Order: sequence, then structure tokens, then C-alpha cells
Amino acid sequence: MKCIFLKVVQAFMLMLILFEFIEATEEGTLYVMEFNVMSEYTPDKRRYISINGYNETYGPEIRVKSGDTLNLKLNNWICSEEEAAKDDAIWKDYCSTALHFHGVVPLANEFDGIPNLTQPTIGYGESYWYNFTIDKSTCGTFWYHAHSSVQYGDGLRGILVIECKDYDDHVKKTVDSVTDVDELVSGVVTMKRKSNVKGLAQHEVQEEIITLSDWYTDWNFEILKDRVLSLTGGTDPKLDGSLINGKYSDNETIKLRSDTNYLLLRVINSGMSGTQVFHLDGFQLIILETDGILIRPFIVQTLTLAVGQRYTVLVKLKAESNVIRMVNGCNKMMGYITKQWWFYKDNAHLRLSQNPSDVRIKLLPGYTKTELYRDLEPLQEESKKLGIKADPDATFEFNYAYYKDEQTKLKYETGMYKVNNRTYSEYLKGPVSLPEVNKTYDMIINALDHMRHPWHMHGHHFQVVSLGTGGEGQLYKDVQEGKAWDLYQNDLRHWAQTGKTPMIRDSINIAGNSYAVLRIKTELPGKWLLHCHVDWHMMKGLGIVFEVPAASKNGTEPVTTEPLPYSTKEPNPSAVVHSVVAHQNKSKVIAVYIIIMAAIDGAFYWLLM
Ligand SMILES: [Cu+2]
Repeated sequence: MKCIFLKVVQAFMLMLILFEFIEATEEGTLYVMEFNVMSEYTPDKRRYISINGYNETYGPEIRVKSGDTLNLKLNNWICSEEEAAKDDAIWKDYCSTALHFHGVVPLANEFDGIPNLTQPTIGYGESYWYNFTIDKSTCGTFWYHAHSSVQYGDGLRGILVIECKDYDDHVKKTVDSVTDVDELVSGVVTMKRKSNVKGLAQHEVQEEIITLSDWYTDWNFEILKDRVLSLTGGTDPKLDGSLINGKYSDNETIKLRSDTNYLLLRVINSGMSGTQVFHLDGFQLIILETDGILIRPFIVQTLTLAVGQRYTVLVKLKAESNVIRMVNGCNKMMGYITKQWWFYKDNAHLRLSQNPSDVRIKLLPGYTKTELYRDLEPLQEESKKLGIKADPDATFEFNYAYYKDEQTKLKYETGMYKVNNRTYSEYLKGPVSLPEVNKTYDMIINALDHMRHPWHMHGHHFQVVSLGTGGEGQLYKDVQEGKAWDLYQNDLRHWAQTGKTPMIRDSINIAGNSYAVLRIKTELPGKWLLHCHVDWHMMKGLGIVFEVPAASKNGTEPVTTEPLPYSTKEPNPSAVVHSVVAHQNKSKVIAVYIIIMAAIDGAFYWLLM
């Protein structure tokens, strides 16, 4: 009798193990989609770019899993035929396009979406296929956006969520670790050693996407052409408003389900320029993700996002949480544009009379403009994935400033940003060559101007080894003294003494008259951008291109990369729509089955004898 019972248990355990294995060996799903990109007008005649007729300045949300394949066809109808035919570089830029998948790393250079660098530009009436498989290690919150002219602020953008088991488990473990905690305190969350992940009810956690973006009343193209790129044009046009989830309106609501105990928010700054501040009145924000990197849960009260940055935050609701006020501040030249939205349960009474202008963003609890690069520590597995070692193989220095002298104006017909005395378009023609692939490099970025800029790295995540808070000046590897140098040395000591890992991400604010030290490991050959994500600034030259060489066949000697082969702009034959097939590697399954059977039988034999 005992024997039969044990056999039943054995068979059941075996089934469980096998089920998991088969699931894990499944090939990803193939998603085929088409983006028809065209210009539309808002009711008050503001021209914007719409994807597939969407009525807002965001296209459809793409939600896939790690390992899935995307076949995305983009059809460009941004301009009229007449506009596209204009013999004018600014018009040509706006009428052609290419799509960048922001933060999706690793992704081959040919899918990075940089017109005339990683792909041919998609002209008026032309189509282009983006066909790639998302790496198994890529997971989290991302976005896609145009990388031509100032199109994305006009609407050529959207959210890309890549789901995976590690992310879900991390959410569940964090929920389990804070579920019995009465009062959450800012700082690192103490995680339970053994987490009862399986026992958690999925419905308890309600996921919402919160996109934050600045907004300009006038058509971006006009602002660019008539103001920013004019002879007397400044660097930052006046910002007119802020969008939450694409909406200009204030006091909008997001419904909470009646059984929601936790909110899981994916917060994204997908704007053109303004740093965004995010706060929930009376609630702590447990940060779980920085730009596609899972981190040790860290609690803050107010979140600050540079353009391009994404965070996942978990919010533990209280029994009486029927109404939660969301406060958003969009940073403009002087001060903030302030908005409030509401999360609410059906039976809640909304106090819409509360005025967001009463809120002083700078007085929000925990408000800071400083990046938390010492606190937002990646999970160990994430650090391992990147494989960044303690010392760099080489260090590069990039110094940027804004030039509006007569000579610059004569040459570029407007003031320009330059990095090491060259503009972005000059780097497009002649990238900085990094010596080798599979090496660790430090990039020192020095701000010689007084403004804050959100820098974004293509094709790589970076570790933030050191970062100034603003005003301490530049870091020069040959000078080795001064405030910035002392801060840098202090950070190096900190990492050595604590054994902690610096924050890892792909976008970061660098303060004015300051510096950053970003560490990367070159893994993918190609030409990659490192640029300010304020589109106006990029149009005025603020970015560089660096080239990672491909290893030669013997794996050591670097060779110069050849131009990428583009067969055609027409639909790729591999992109034919077909139903999803879940391939199961039968021989592997059988082999594992036999091994498990043998192990279990052995264990039972040992137990019973
Ligand atoms: Cu900038």
C-alpha cells in the first residue's frame, strides 16, 4: 500500500518537473505587425504623427516575452509627396524615418534604427521590416521611437514591454517580503530568504503603464526649423505642457480593481526634454527595475526620471486605499508643470477640487534631482549577465559644450553643441573607434555647459561608476586633482570597500558643469550612438558615434566592420505570416526524463531499503 502511494507521488513529481521543462524549451512566439505612420491633426489643428490611425501621440503598446520574435513592417507616410520632394535637409529628415528600440540590448546593430548609419533611411512611401528575435536575457520596460528629426515628440513612439519569468518572480518575492510589514521605510527592502512565491495570488497585483512626456503646443517640425535651427535659435524651445499616458488633461482617473492589494507601475519618461517627477501621496514606491535591469528592491517616496529612463515600482496599498493621488511634475526651464491624476476604487469619493498647483514639486518628500547610482543596485544575476569586471581596459574622455561664436554660426547656420569639438553629424561620418570587442571601457563624459542633459547609450547597458551632482567641474584622467577627481576617487573606494555594484541602465541625467563615468562592455560589433536624448540638442549636434570592431575569424585581431548588407527595403521573405509553432526538443525531453526517473528511483530505493 505504502509502495503504491509512493509510486503515485513519484509519478506526480515527475509530471511536474517535465511540464516545466517542456515549457522552458518552447520556442518564442512570432509577432507580425504593421505600422502605418502618417500625419494627422488634433481638433485645434496641431499636426502630429499617428501610428495606425491612433488618436494620440503614442502608437500601440507592444507586449512580448523574452525569446519572442518581432516582424514589424513600417510604412512611411509622414509627409505629403510635395513635402517629401522639397530640396531642404530639414524637410528631408522629417519626411524620412527609422525606428529605434530604446534599451533593447543585446540587439544586432542593423536593427538599431539609425537612418543612414545602421540602416538605409525609410523615405516617403517606402517600407522597412524590423525582423529580430528578442534575446532571452532581455526583459523589462522599454519603448520604441523614431530616430529621425524630432518625430518622436510628435507621436512616432510607443511602449514595448518584454515579460519574463525572472521579472514575475522578482515581483512576487518582493510582494511576499513586504506583505507582513506594517510600515515601509525608505531604503533597501529586506527580502525574505525563503519566499512563498507559488502561494501568491496573481490578481492581487494590478499592473499599469504610466508614460510621462512633455508637450509643445506647436508642431515640433516648425519649432525645429523656424526657431531651434535658426541663426539666432536657442537650445531649448518653451515647453507648454505635460502628458500622462498621452493625455494633456488633468484629473484623469485610473480604476483600481476591488481585489487589488499592490500596484505595479511601469513608469516611463518618453518626452523630448523635460525631466519628470512622479509621486503618490502618502505611499512609498518600491523600485524593482532600472531600464530593463532588475534591482534589489529600494524604497523611495518620490521618483525622478530623465528622458529615456524607465522604472518599475511596486506600491503596497492600504486597507483604506480607495483613492490615491498621483502627482507629476514636468521640469521646464524655470520650475515645474504640475499635474494630478487619481487611482480610485469604484466606491471612492474623488476630491477633484484639490488643485495640483498647490503642490510644490521641490517640497515633495524625498525629492531629489540626483541619480541614485549608489542605491539602485542590480541583482547579482544581472551583474553577472553583463560580465563587467573591476577595472577598465581603457578610458575615453568626451567633453561637450555649446558654441554660438561667429565661426560656428557661419559653418552650421546656428549655434551648435560639440563633443570633443565635433558635432553629431561629423561623428556619423567618422565614428570614434573602440579598440576591441569583449573589452571593458570607461567613458568619462564631461559637461562644460551649465545645463542638465539626459544621455543615452545605444547597444549597451552601462554601470554608473561615478557621477557628479553638478557644479564640481570636469574629470580629466590626466589632471588627477580637483573636486570631480576627489568625488571619483571616493566612489572607487566606495565600490572597493562595500563590494556593491553600481547602478546599471541605459539612460542617465548628467548635471551641468559636472561629469559622469560610465562603464560598458563591448559585446556587439557595429556603430553605436551615445547622445543627449533631448531631441533639440541632438539636432544641434550633441552626440557621438562609436564603433565596436568585429573580431576576426581567429577571434583576436579586430577587423574594420564592413558596411551592413541591405538586400532590399521590400518585405523580407522570412517575414511571411505563419502560425506559431511550439517546437519541443523531444530527444532532450526523453533524456532528461530518463535521468530524472533514474534519480528518483535511486532515491526511493535508498529510502525503502
Ligand atoms: Cu541635452
